[in-house]
Amino acid sequence: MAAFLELEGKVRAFLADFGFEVYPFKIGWYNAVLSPAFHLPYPEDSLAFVVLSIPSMFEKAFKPFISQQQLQRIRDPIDECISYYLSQLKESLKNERMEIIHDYELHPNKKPKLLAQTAAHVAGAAYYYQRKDVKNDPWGEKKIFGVCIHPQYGGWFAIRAALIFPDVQVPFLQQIPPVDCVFSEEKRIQLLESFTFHWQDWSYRDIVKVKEKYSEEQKTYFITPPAERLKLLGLEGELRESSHC
Ligand code: B12
Repeated sequence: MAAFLELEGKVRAFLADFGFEVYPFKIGWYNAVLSPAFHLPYPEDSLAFVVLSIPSMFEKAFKPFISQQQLQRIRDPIDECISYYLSQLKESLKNERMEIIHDYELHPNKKPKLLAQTAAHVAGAAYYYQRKDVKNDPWGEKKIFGVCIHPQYGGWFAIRAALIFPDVQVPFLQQIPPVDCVFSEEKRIQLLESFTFHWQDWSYRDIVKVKEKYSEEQKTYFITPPAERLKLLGLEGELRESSHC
């Protein structure tokens, strides 16, 4: 328990400075709700953390990352930035085996390696609202995407990665349920419809009252087509891919 608390403290303290939140979970909690094709291949009592970026990540991590010219232009700048800070964390925890799975990583069959929303839900970070959370489903054959809502940041955050410590066993960890902040049937329908059909108007992100949201500058960055984003950052060249935001 003491070793877990010390590790949790280090991970949280390191990432909080850059606008990230972390929540611990057991691999077993995650695998228990997923079909076997999505299971993470670690012992069920192994410790993992889900990493969220909150609105201040843009100021605290991304802008310094760009101005210190750390961008190597291998992939989307936000994804590169997240990967940079998580690698720094790994470096600072040299004595621990830590594996990082990013939200954008895919298996060769194109399935995501991490179901980020499920991880956020089982870790108690943000409730994952899915079609099955609505009793009288009005959508027929339509495909409806599920969405996580954070009690403080609503939809103004992203789920960036899972950190896995295969050698750290935490059988004593107690699961904390995520806060169900969109409880009426009507609001859940509104949420799932705005996320699925109108995500570009940002409205799903304000389904609850929020403490902080993306700045105008951050919104401008995300709505700028990838090909023009480097120019917006004062850099030359073009990007082809864009990160989830
Ligand atoms: C592929 C993908 C897309 C695809 C397809 C979306 C989809 N959901 O299938 C496309 C390109 C359409 C897309 C679009 C968007 N996306 Co997207 N996307 C992803 C990605 C990479 C994988 C999702 C996926 O394929 N899931 C696979 C399916 C099968 O999973 P599932 O439906 O959840 O099913 C599982 C659960 O139901 C679970 N389960 C079963 N029972 C239970 C019970 C419980 C209690 C629980 C917890 C789970 C559970 O079992 C199932 C599998 O066995 C994730 C990041 C990631 N790595 O997870 C981001 C992600 C879902 N996207 C995100 C966002 C924000 C968007 C966009 C708004 C674009 C943007 N600005 O970034 C749009 C919105 C949707 C739209 N209208 O287009 C965010 C959502 C954040 C949030 N608050 O929830 C994510 C998490 C990325 C991130 N970094 O934060 N996306």
